[in-house]
Amino acid sequence: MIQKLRLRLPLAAAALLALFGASTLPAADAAPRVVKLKGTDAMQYDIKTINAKPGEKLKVVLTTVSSMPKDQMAHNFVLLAKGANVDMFIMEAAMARDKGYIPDSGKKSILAMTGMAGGGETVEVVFEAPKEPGEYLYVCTFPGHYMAGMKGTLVVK
Ligand SMILES: [Cu+2]
Repeated sequence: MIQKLRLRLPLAAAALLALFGASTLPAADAAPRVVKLKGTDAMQYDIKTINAKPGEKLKVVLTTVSSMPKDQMAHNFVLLAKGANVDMFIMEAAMARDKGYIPDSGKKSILAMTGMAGGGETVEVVFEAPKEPGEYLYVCTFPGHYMAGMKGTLVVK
């Protein structure tokens, strides 16, 4: 009886491994990895570096922590392409109030973005990390926030 059990255990383990292995195969509809960010009245993200694998599916969830009115304090998450002219983008964004501080002229530089979240609000975006390894800047385009240091880096490797 005991010998039979010993023979069967490796089989069971192999079956479990096969199941586990199958469930971890990459699939197009795999659930994204969730990254939770907070935006503060100090005009900062609480997370300044996000690490990701090339092409990894991510869901960035940004919550603004503030009791100020939304027109005075709101945050978004805008991931910029490599080589984007950041200073120009930020300047144009500040003037695009009626577009939610997303300038039409800068849209080609955007890899992923959320809407603006006022105090207590949460916004999110699902996207795939760039396939090309490197560092990608993410910024808040609410006027003055980038200049105050509201930025971070998505590190793809
Ligand atoms: Cu902000």
